[in-house]
Amino acid sequence: LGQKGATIWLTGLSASGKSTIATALEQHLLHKKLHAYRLDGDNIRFGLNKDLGFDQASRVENIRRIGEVSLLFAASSTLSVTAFISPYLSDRQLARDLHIKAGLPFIEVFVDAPLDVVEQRDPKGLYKKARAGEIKDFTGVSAPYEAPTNPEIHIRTDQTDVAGAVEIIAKYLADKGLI
Ligand code: GGZ
Repeated sequence: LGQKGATIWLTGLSASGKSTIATALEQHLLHKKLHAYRLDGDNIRFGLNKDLGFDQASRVENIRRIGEVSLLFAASSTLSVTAFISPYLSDRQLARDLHIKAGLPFIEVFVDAPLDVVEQRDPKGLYKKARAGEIKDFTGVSAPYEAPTNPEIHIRTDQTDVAGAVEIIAKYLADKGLI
């Protein structure tokens, strides 16, 4: 294959726009006839990781496995797009280290929207439930989110629409010779 693999790692709060951007990015790459594959809650948390919940240890293990799986896709020359909250700096760093060791690019994308904005969006009513104490350990409310300090890409989704976000990421990939 002429194509190089890489992992594009989206991180951010629930309802920040990760899955929407990941889906649009995957479509954009597939239209360019590139191999791309999206990993998100739908295909990971309901399958490989269905034994895991949302306590800290479960999230650490969730992200550890996703890091390994995204590495396998990247190693197979696929553009692997992951969309998980991945709230802990150290877990994202572990995923990054795996890729660096294997000589594969790891592109961290901070999908950033302020808490009050995502709480306004609340598309599934989860923030409301978390505030009411009906969901415990909810990221941003009763569990931490450690924002990236030095992400390759930082997108403010309260200021940039989905098409704009895809354009920013695609430009980065093109500049790095990955697409
Ligand atoms: C955060 C939760 C929780 C708790 C269920 N905290 O907006 P969503 O619904 O569709 O996406 C969220 C998803 C987060 O799963 P991740 O695998 O991305 O999380 S992590 O990387 O932290 O392991 C949310 C839903 O699951 N959800 N309970 N307590 N999000």
